[in-house]
Amino acid sequence: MTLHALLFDVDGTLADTERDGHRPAFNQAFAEAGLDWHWDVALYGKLLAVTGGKERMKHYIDHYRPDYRKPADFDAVVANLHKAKTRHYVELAARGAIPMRPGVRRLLTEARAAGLRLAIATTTTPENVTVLLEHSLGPGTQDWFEVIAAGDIVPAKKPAPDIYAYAMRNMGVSPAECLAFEDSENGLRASLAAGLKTLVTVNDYTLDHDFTGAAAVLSDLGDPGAPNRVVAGPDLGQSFVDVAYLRALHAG
Ligand code: XBP
Ligand code: MG
Repeated sequence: MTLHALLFDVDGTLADTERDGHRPAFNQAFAEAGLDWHWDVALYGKLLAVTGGKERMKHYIDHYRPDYRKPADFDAVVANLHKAKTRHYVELAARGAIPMRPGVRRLLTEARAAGLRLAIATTTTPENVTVLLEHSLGPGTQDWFEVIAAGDIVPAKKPAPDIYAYAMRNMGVSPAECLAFEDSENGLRASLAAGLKTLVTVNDYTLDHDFTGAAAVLSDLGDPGAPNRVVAGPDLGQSFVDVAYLRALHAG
């Protein structure tokens, strides 16, 4: 089956959003609400085991704050905290403070030129994606993606395959003609469960995740003059990922 479409995760894959984007935004929301909660870099790494910001806050309360007494309107409290967190994240991303990872802009540009169809499949909130694309990838770049599947649009977040299934259904493509891009174990479990061959680029938070089943695990996409490193999987004799590499990986 020929490769026709590329499906991208956002957080950790297109950009390193977690440590210096989502994490400080959560902390700002907590401080603003008068809560003494603070997620440092190490704790946040543990909390990333749970995808989804609202789900992550509930997990934190259940596992790290036995002192917290849940009010009757607990879900609304969490939803409001999450709204504030999104506001802070959007402000940060709108300043262009979160750069794309190496090779991302180049590969997306080359893929478009080669006629590959693009989509996004992420657990994060939709406005977080559009603001990041607009200010870090460039004005109008959200139009590069046929479908931006994000957040609560499906009830079960990654590692469930639902968000990938949703994106493919909307594009009218089958898993066999697609390649997914992920950075984390939860993301890979989601894409594999959706039947997708998956290219993983790791980051500091996901280096030691279990990537069994990935088509390849790379340090990053690389660029001409800035070679990447193969962490696991085939060495296709290229120092950066381009469309030829993707076609070879997909065919392999
Ligand atoms: C991303 C996430 C998200 C973000 C926060 O996972 O887990 O929860 O950390 O986003 P993936 P929201 O990269 O696997 O999609 O606060 O908007 O939920
Ligand atoms: Mg991710």
